[in-house]
Amino acid sequence: MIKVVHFSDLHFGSGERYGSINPETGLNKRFEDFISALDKAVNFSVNKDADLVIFTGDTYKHATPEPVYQKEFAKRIKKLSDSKIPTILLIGNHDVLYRVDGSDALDIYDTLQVNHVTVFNKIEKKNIITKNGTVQIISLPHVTKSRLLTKEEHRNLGTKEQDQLMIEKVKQALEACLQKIDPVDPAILIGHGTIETAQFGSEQDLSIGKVFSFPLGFFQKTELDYIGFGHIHRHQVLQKDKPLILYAGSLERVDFGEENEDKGFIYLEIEKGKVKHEFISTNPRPFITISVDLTQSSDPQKELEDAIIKNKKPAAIIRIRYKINEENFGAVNNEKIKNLLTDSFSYVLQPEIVHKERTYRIADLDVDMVTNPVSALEKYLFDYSEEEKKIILEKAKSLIDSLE
Ligand SMILES: [Mn+2]
Repeated sequence: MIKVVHFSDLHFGSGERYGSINPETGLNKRFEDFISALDKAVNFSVNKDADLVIFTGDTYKHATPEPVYQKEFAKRIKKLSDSKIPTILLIGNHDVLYRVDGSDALDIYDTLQVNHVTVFNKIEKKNIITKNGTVQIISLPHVTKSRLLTKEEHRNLGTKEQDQLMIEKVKQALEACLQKIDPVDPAILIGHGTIETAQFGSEQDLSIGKVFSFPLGFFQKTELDYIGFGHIHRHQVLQKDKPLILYAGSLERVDFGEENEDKGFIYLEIEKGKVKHEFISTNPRPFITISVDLTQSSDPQKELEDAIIKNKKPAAIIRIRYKINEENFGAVNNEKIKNLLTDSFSYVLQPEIVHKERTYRIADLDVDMVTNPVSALEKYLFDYSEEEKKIILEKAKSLIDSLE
């Protein structure tokens, strides 16, 4: 039996706007949260005497991290290396630098040949020798068009065709790896990317939604014992058995999109054809959104304070979203709110100011607007950004065209 610890999406340097500097260490307190989450995974691995540790990518906020992030990550990798635990580092999209040299944030571990550490930066199959036997690893790091497509394919194909071709190339490369699987030893596929059936948190949605995704069928291969993925921050099991397919999720909450998700890492006991797994929470710092509509309130300040007192938790990162009428906005006492939240880790106020009815705009209507609905709409969108305005107007134009 082989004991495996799988963690993912560390993202050192992210979410620091919710923390302040710890004067004793000089580090952002939020970064210290991320370090302590990583410590939990690493210390668990050492205490369990794990045979293998897998990290499925996205080490830092971006691929050119400040030295302090590299140092704190390296300390933990050294601890695993000193404990002689084979450790796998897979490249995520945040680890890749989009340059011709093809280097990435984890290359240094490969270059320095750190004992017991293996970096996976391409689709390949490699055997990892552990103290309890060989494990076969197939890797699917974040794939980029510049690495997988030829210059001609870049030039001649549209984005959609390029995506389809990418997926086809990945499929072929994975199939070639699967053919090399020896049926005797446990086989694990590690990946960083989006699988079609996966769900992600609302805010992360925006940044990764445009990227293509892999069909679940690519990974439903009985030759494999475990498919462990990174990229989507929400921990989730996509298939329970034969093989087990899951996302480990991130180790700490990066933003409010992860407010309702527990965070942690995966502990597995793997024998050929038999896998047990357990999600171990890192007990991430709580994120709390307090939403309150004060537009109908006779005492907005009191109602806001009541909502805060009722919903706050000590040591949490708190977001207060309140809707308030224009004329009452100035009456909100921010100092009193601050005093209510002294036991929080940090907080942000997000007022939404409701302006008076915009009936005056009727007076702006002229003949052109009556005969041209698009220009009427354009007038109506006066306080939208140019970008938003453009998108809405284009949609409106195509709707009107289709009606005509
Ligand atoms: Mn990612």
